[in-house]
Amino acid sequence: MKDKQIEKLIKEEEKRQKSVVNLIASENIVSDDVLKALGSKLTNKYAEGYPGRRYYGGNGVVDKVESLAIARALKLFKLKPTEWHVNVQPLSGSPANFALYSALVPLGGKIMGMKLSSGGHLTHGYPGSMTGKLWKPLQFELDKKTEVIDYDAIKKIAVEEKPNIIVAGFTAYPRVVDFKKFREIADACGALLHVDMSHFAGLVAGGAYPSPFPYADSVMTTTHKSLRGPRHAILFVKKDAREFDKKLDKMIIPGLFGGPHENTIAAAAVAFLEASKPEFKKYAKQVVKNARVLAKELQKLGWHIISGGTDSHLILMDTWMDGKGIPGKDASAKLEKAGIIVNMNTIPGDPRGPMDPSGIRLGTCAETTRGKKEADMVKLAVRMDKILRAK
Ligand code: DSN
Repeated sequence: MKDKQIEKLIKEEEKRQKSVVNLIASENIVSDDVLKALGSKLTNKYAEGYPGRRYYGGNGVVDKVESLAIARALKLFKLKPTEWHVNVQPLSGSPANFALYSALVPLGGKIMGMKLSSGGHLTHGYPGSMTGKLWKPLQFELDKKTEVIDYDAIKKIAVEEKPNIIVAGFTAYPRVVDFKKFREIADACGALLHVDMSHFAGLVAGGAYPSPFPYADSVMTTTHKSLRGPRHAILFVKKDAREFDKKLDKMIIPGLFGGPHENTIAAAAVAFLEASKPEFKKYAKQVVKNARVLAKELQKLGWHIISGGTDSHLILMDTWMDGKGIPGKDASAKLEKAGIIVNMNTIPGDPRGPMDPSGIRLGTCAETTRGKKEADMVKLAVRMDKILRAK
């Protein structure tokens, strides 16, 4: 590179990534092919519109790239193009959820989702997010005792409040979500069911987590977490008389976005192909096995693991334990000093608040990509325990 300053920083970051244990639940390590597509000259092209319907000339090749990404996304999740539509242009998860609500929920309508401190996302109706300002948020919490989703409690609120849309999905919930139950709740109150599968999309693709598609009206996923692609998002909607496909496409462009990032779309297409291979199935299963072992070992060492374990790549660990342990922020800093990267996280009913919460969130996607297995997780738990308990 001619720009030595940026070249040096890229090298520094590469070195950092190599030297640490990465337990950030929403990160992964992409293949060289994904990187090649991302860094390709596709980035030079403006392509507002859709394949065959572009605003600029010169899009013959880019049309093929985007069409391939669409076909691969549908195939990966075993969807019939006659039944599901996918828009592969959203630039990331938050704007993708915003686009979906903008397309399907009238402004001022009600969005029901999991509260941030229970493991939901900002865009599931958090009052500080525009999704909680332009629409009326209805937030549900986990059952205090079991620390898992209480479907009866959700149904009660839903039937009383009649939300326009219910969002099932999470950024910090370790368990399997019962999409069938969410469908029943949505049907009982006349709501749409939107699933945010950003965290577990790779596990769904690899057969290690239930698919939401038999039950949802729409599904959003980022492509860079368990799916191991570039930083990007895609949106699926049911294709039927309700014309969600047309409404969504119009909301993406001209409604919210300008030119799609075709280099990123190409990189996502590469990731979809990689995730359709038998090796990825093995990978997805190993991700969950590793998370289960890590959770169990940490629990054995005396730590409070929210909900008592995990069914996914994700573990929510209460490091504070009502004052018997240390705050999540300190836990994260101590671990980072020792080369283990995590993020501080609220726990259900957190007494400390989001800027200095009671826990940390762990995930096994990146370290499983590096080939780590159950025995490594046992050692990692012991190492983490020592670091966290050291004065
Ligand atoms: N930041 C993502 C995560 O870590 O889950 C969600 O936006």
